[in-house]
Amino acid sequence: MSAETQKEQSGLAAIAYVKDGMKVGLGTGSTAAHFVKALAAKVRAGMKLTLVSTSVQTTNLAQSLGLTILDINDVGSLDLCVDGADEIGPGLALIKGGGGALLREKLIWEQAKTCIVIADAAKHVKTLGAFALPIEVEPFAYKGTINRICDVLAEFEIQKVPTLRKKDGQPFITDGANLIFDVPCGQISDPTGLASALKVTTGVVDHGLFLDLAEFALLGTDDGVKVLE
Ligand code: ABF
Repeated sequence: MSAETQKEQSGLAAIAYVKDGMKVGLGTGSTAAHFVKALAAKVRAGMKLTLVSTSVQTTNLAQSLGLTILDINDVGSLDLCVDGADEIGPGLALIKGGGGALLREKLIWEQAKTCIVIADAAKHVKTLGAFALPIEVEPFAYKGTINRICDVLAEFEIQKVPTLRKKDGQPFITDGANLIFDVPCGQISDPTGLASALKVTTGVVDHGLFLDLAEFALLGTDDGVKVLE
């Protein structure tokens, strides 16, 4: 079974957790897109939902499907958020941000009572870090920030250089007008410690470690959708 089929399975499985009248956060990425498309069908069939989005990309997709996306500041707390991930490690520790939406994703996740991760089987790993860790950085004085990030990484025995993410040869700019630097950590043995240290580094806006935020994951596999708790 292809990864894309597994992603679709996972996205469709998440629909079962959406109830009429809920306030739902829509994730970003190709797996989340399957969920959004399936949700649009439910809304067309009469389901009443209040929806917010984690990215311009998802907002555009949702609106193209006839869904109305509200401002999170007008909605407040959410019942549910359904979103993808780049890696799902032990204890549902996640790496996210491969799609460049980590900041808005984390802000939406923080306002949701229940966060469900949807993913294909390959995202499930024994140790985080094979996927390069995205770090969102304020553009002003970013070189100084990168030096501070390197000092933090060295404390965790990660001797890798953050790489500026580019798109079409130009620096990738997030929805929040920031830069993304990706760090090929290889292995993150202390996600909690690294997350805390990065978060207090001046110039770092946020990072792609999502810890203690996911309620469970729906993993698309060749043997059907598995629930990871
Ligand atoms: C998004 O889902 C990002 O945080 C993450 O990078 C992406 C995974 O992309 P895909 O579902 O396309 O594999 O939430």
